[in-house]
Amino acid sequence: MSEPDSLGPALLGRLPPEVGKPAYDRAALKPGIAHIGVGAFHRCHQAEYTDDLLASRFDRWGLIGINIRPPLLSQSLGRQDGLYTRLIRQNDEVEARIIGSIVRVVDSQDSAAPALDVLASSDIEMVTMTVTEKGYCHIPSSGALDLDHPDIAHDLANPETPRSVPGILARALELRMGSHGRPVTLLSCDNIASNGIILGNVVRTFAEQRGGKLPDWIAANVAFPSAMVDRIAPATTAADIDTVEKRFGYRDGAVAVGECFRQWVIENCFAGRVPRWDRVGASFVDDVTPFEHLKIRVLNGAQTTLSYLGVLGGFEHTSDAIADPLLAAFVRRMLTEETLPTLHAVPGISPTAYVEQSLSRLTNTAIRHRNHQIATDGSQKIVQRLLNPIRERLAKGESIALLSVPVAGWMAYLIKASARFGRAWPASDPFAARIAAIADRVGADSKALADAILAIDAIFDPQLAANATLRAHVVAGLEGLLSGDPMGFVAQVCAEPTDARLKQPARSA
Ligand code: CS2
Repeated sequence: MSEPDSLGPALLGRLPPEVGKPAYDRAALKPGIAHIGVGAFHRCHQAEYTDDLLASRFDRWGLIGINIRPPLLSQSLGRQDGLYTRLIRQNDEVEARIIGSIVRVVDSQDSAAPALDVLASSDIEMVTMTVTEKGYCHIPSSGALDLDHPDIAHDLANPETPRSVPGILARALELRMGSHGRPVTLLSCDNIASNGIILGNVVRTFAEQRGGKLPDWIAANVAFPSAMVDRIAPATTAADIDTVEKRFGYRDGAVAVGECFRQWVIENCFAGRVPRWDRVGASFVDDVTPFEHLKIRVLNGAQTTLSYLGVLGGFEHTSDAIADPLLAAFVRRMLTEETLPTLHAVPGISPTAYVEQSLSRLTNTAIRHRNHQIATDGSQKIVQRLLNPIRERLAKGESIALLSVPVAGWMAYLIKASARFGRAWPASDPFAARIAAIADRVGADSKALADAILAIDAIFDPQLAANATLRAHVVAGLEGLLSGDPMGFVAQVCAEPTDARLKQPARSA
């Protein structure tokens, strides 16, 4: 049997008719946007919106994709001239389209120089990024730049050879200031509420630490809009690559798979020219906050809850966890009774309909989103998804019986990864080693575990950590979730009658 053709410009004219193709002249496309962090999410989201924009009104908005961390782009997208297949999957349905908006890829893992060349170029007027929560080097509980972060310390000492995102961006801005001086928008597309404020904080603080004229130049020439981004797009697997080969007859090493739903709400705050993504489905609004809170607390809160309880209950993917009647009932109750009352009205969206739509998205069996993938970096995620609504409810004297369970779930997930608890799975989280050390020292004493973990003030602000209700729920949660029957504990909490006011936690059996 002959090898299947590989995706590239030469194959575009020979693809099956059901595969969509770029509806514009790619050869005429010039770069105007740089994106840092070209993972599956970017390929399913910003690059697709840009492809839509180029098809509807062609302009100088080609994308240059930059990776400053693995994997190497030259090995995948680079071999295909930036082309890749974006699959939309909904249970048995598959829709394939070749996205052409990425004109070039740049690997800058070993040195920042290639990234800086692009970011400082006068062609680039918009820099978008998906660098994960921890890429901002901020303190999750406060949003401030973590000056003790080893990469930040390194970059402040070596500002011309940075390795952190704040260091690389500050250096790029300095190069822009010292050359053409053109304004630029830095648009965070990471899943963090107030992501523009956090990005602005870390870049400005870094620039202030360095001194000189850069802080003033940034104030006059750089915008940091916040944005809410949404589409479930798990890491690509070998099975996704095989799907393209089997169904459509060609090989694509850079496939990205996502669900139908997509949303992008961007704060109307820009410097320089802006790609008009609002003409192809994105919204430009004055205040992104209500959209961010809704999405992060409801959709992401549900994903995080299903991931920890799912792993503890032996479920592999989100769709497996939500197919379990107990976990589905638990997460629906949590969102409806405890999360929704913390949210402000969002223009044009009914909160209860949003909960149902989110839960229904999570049942899509064709999206193979591993619970371990969502569980990754939980310390960076739980503040926004769970602890902020918990804090607000406690301040009003309201119950947190349900929201506290996935917080204990995150702890139990990292505790069970420790040697003392048999290394149940490898856990990836900036605080994994610290929590494993606590577990190794303390053993199965839930109260001592809760005391030591709640004392990590980069995650739990001290006032919240001192709250007796939270502490009691976390202790009970750890006892239940670390027991031989974690799902029995979830069932017990879920069977408790509805009562919005504070109450004492259920004791595990
Ligand atoms: C997920 C998100 O891995 C995770 O933390 O919760 O990547 C989620 O799928 C996206 O935010 C959906 O827009």
